Amino acid sequence: MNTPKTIFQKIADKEIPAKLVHEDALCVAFHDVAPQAPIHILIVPRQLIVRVGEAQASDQALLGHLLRVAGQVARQQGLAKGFRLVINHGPDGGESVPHLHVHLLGGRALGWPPG
Ligand code: DGP
Repeated sequence: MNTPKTIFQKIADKEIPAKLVHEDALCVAFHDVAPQAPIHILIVPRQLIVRVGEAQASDQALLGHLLRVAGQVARQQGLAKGFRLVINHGPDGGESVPHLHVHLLGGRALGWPPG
């Protein structure tokens, strides 16, 4: 039986609309539907990795690609004053979608420590 697609796989396959800002053979990036900062973009691999702590050695290049794309998108979005990348893992980490994604947050000064 085929595993049902995650919501992010449906966005990557254009079955669900999203405001895409980047796409390539390995990942897509689009605006978060519930932004927590003036700029809040998700960078998502097309291939399903459920969460970062479950990534395999074979995912290493893809994980690096996501970070490089996040930096490119931050530049493209004009976040010269800074930005933050976040990956939530599990309930205590605040994960709500079980398909690994990098949050790119910027456009205001972000507090530290995070909540
Ligand atoms: P996390 O809590 O780290 O798993 O983040 C999931 C994020 O995904 C959350 O900030 C809201 C966002 N999100 C959930 N569903 C959709 C959707 O259908 N479209 C878009 N653009 N974002 C979504």
